[in-house]
Amino acid sequence: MAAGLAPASGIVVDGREEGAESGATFTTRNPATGRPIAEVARGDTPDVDRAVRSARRAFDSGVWAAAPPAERKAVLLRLAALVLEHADELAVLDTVDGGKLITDTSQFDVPGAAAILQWYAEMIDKTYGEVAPTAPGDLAIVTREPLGVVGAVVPWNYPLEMAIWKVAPALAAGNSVVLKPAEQSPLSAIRLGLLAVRAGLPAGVLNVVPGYGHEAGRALGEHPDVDCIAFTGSTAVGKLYLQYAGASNLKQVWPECGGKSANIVFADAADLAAAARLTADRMFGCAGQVCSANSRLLVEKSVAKDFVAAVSARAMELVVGDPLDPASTLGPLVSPEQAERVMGHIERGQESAALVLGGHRVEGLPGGCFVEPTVFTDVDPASALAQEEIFGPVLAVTTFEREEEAVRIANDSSYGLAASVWSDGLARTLRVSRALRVGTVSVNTIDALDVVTPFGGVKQSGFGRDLSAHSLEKYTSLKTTWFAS
Ligand code: TXE
Repeated sequence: MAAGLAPASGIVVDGREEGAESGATFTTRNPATGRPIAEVARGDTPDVDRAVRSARRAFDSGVWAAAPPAERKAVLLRLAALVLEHADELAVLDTVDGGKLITDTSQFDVPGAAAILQWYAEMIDKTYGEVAPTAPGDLAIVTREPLGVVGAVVPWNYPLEMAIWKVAPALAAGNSVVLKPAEQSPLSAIRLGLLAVRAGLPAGVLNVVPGYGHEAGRALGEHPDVDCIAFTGSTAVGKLYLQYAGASNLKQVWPECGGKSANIVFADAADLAAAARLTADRMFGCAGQVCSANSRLLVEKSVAKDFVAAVSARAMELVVGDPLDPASTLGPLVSPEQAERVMGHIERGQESAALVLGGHRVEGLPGGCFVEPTVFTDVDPASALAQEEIFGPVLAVTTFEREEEAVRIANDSSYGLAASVWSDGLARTLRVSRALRVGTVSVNTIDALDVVTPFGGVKQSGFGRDLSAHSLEKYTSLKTTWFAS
């Protein structure tokens, strides 16, 4: 155990916080300083099993799944209120644990998480079933039933928000949940589990098991009594969950994986200056660790030089520093490992493209996790820089001359999460949007996102949708009940 830290707990099972059965722990660190923050229980197979049994007991008892909708709604609204009451604490946890800017966690992540909880809570007593158009005399009703035990496996780039994206609709649909946060950022999820108990969520309905992916994550994926895995993370690990399901009980798996989203800028965009500013803000926000980051800029050749200069100028205004300082506008990457991975991409990128901004670690800051905002131009669409998800502050720029060329390059990716199109031509934006093989197209903006619209991808960005009423489809099965005449 790291010196001076409190003894570890952090597994929330059956409404109580406990240590791992093995007594093992792991240290979670602040990437901005490299210093340890806490010792956390290192959940593994026996702990996951305990959590799944608790979730199953709660589900089978009907204490949540069969509770009156108005009651369930009231509990989730109380949880949303508690999240807001503890907003400062949750924001600081995600900032010190994940390296996210305090301005983001306090203004967006935490209020956003509460708003999503409220939105799904409000749906609970406003969702109706269906009556099928059978022959007269018969009656067939179609209802949405909760699946049972949902495993939610989430990453570190939005620790609290990603947890809520899965947990809120899964609970609203009547399931019990076992949440496994990322090992880099487990603290806000643990707090969420404890706040849920205070909100009156019955014991066992939301359990939290922190731990490593290959231990706790794998145990959840292989567990024979888990009905569904809702996952956000890398494509490689998304594929593992599909394998775990195939080798165990054929549980449903909903992977939301990475992306290499294209931001297509036509010369006829109405406000190229605004487009350049947003390009930089969205690319370097969260230090580029966003699955839908528009990390490929495809810009029409006639305006490319000025546009890239404007993006770079905006990037140079970023204030790199401790994410706890509200003056900082670019924080660290989540871990030294992630910084190393990103620097490897940058070094290899220089063999095939022109480095026009950044490209180094930021000197003079502790922790070793700060990387400069970086821009490459003349990027070959077939190169690794254009094809691989870097998950860091690295923008790859390619120019095009014709619309079809832009669409072809944008679609030439194993990913298909998001894309943006900037143009003042309505017919063009419609044509291009239709041709793009992605889950979300943002026209004359970047990465538009709201709880009311589904979020997810195609191809190796995964399938299934988070947010909106559609995400409830992942956490329910359709049941037909016939009444013969
Ligand atoms: O993600 P992982 P990592 C991408 C991004 C990033 C890369 C690696 O490109 O550079 O992934 O990040 C759990 N069995 N994204 O390594 O490993 C893990 O504990 C079962 C995109 O952190 O996919 C965590 O809870 N589970 C992304 C979750 O999977 C395993 C967000 C995600 O971790 C496991 C994060 C295993 N063997 C990374 N290994 C996005 N789509 O937003 C890990 N896990």
